Amino acid sequence: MARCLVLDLGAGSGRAMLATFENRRLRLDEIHRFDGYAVERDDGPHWCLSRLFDGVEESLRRCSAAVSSLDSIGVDSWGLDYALLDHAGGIVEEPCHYRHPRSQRGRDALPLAPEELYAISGAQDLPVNTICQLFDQSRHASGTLARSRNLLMMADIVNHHLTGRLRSELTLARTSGLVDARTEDWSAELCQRLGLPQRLLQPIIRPAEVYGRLRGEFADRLGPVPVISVAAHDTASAVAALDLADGGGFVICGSWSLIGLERRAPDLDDAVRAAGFGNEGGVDGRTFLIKSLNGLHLIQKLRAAWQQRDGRPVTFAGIADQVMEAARLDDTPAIDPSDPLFFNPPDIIEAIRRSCARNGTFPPYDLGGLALAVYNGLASEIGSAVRVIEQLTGRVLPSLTLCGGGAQDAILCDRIAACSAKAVRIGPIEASSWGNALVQLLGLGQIKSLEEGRALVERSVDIRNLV
Ligand code: LRH
Repeated sequence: MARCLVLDLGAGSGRAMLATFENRRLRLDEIHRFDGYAVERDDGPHWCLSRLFDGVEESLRRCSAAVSSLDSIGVDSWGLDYALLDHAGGIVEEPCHYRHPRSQRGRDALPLAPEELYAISGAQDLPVNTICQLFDQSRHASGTLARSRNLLMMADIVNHHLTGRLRSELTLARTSGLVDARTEDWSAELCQRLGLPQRLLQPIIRPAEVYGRLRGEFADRLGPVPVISVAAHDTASAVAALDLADGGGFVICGSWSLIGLERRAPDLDDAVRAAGFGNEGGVDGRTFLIKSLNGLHLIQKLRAAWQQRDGRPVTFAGIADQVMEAARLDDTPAIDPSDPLFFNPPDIIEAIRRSCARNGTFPPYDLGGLALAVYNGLASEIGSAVRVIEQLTGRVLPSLTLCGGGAQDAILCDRIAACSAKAVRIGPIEASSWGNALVQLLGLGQIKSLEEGRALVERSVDIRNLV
């Protein structure tokens, strides 16, 4: 028997789950869910770390109220963003959100060609990558960097808050675009060529290693519980939970749509970059060929905008009903999810309508039509990405496993199945929480391999084939 606390921090919301491993089964019980740490400031979006830490601390309080003992804690988070610590260990400034305008500014000014970056990091060329953000900061806010002593990605800053230790988890570090895909360590060459301060970067730690022990007042309640380094990138945690033994692909339907294939080694062939793909890191030395696309944050934004416009609450179930209705009248509207219009649109309704028009489809006016246009656009681009994976690898994918919040949405799943022409399996909705839990079990020695963990998830969650 083992009990683990899962802290799964997404860009949209964070959750705390209590994972109980007993009688060869794993159970997850949600004990807390929180949001509101993405904040809008005059210069663009930021992350309010004190709100994030409040959510984490409340999770620990609820955990100590729920159980008398805990075996471990694991933290995963969204990628790309970082916080800076000063010489006294304090936070230097409120971290920027990857949708802050500095990302694109940094990308535009990078003095290295995309193929040069790719040959080292193997990362998908995205303006939101840490490397672009940090490069912009080094040009326009070098004083802030001079005052800083340590740079930590998001799950790492939470791990530091809990344990006082300074480490950079590998899967999360790889989302920076600053890790050498071959050596799996920070690239001194990239730091040097871009003039970035490598002294800020922390030693790499890998999934299933012990990050440190709970400290201070947290330890007073729960004891010096080990904090295990899970696959700290939520994407890697999600993939850890999926049974991909048939060689099929995966689609994670969350704030982002992530389409990929698990592999044993990164593919640094420039054709992969040119096709809009990249490599990310997983558990147990695995990597994925992956494409990150806009995802359901567009629906979340649409819901918020429609609520404000109507002055009435809008539920996701309500949107689903209206999408069905809209599809009966006109099934064709579709956005192009890669349209730069969607980077951080001030008016999402207008952005969807404009993207439909640019895409040659009739722009809808009603909520159902607008959401349908998002679903159609996402499913169509996911279908194309699956075909590109097949071209790049010369293999036909036997299946696609869908997971993440969007996998609950029947319309989206049907459309992905239709656009990809694949047999679709619906995997765990909270896949990153399951993956987080099973890497903790690996670290605790309760399970021996990732395969054993994946089989455990299969036994413990309701996984079904889409018919
Ligand atoms: C998905 C994700 C994605 C990117 C982004 C910021 O939740 O982690 O892989 O890193 O968020």
